[in-house]
Amino acid sequence: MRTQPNIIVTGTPGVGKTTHCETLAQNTGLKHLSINDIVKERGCHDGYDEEFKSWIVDEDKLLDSIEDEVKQGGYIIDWHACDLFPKSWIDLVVVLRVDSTLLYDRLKARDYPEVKLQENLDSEIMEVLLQEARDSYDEEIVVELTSNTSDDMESNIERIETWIAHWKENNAG
Ligand code: DAT
Repeated sequence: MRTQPNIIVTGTPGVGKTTHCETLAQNTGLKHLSINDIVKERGCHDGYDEEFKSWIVDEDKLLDSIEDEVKQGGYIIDWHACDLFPKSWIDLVVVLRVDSTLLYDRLKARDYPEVKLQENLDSEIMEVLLQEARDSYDEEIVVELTSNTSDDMESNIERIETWIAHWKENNAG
C-alpha cells in the first residue's frame, strides 16, 4: 500500500516532460524518475542507435531495476512511453500535448536528426502517446494536458499538485 502516489508524465519528446517533472518534484517532494537517465546510468539497454541518436531500451532490465523503488510510491516517471509500466504501480498518467509547429521548433533547437524529428512530429500529430496511455490504463486515470506555453505549464502543475493533495487525503493511514 503506497502512502504517496506514482505518476507517469508522458508525451512525445520535446513536449515538456522534464520541465514539468522538475518543477513538480521541487514543489511536492515526489521524486523525479528520468527513465532516460536510468537507462544510461544503470545500463538498461542493448546499445545505441546511431541513426536515431537514442538508446535501445531493455525494458525487462529497466523494470527490474526500478521495481523496488517505484513500488514504495512517490515517483514521477518521465518517459516517452508508458505501456511498459505495470498498471498496479501507477495512480495517474499525464499525457502532455503540444502544437506541431511549436514541437518542430523545440526539436530543431535540439539538433535532432531529420528522420527522428519527422518521426516525433508524426507521433504527436497521430496522438500515439495519448492512445498508448488510453490502451494501457483505466480511462479515469489518464489526463491529457496542453503544454504550448508557460501559462499552460503553470496551470498543469497546479492541477497535478491539487490531484496529489487529494490522493494523499484519500489514501491517508
Ligand atoms: P521533454 O522532456 O518532453 O523532451 P522538455 O521539458 O525538455 O521536454 O522541454 C523541451 C523544451 O521546450 C525546453 O526548452 C523547454 C520547452 N518547453 C517545454 N514545455 C513548455 C511550455 N509549456 N511552454 C514553453 N516552453 C516549454
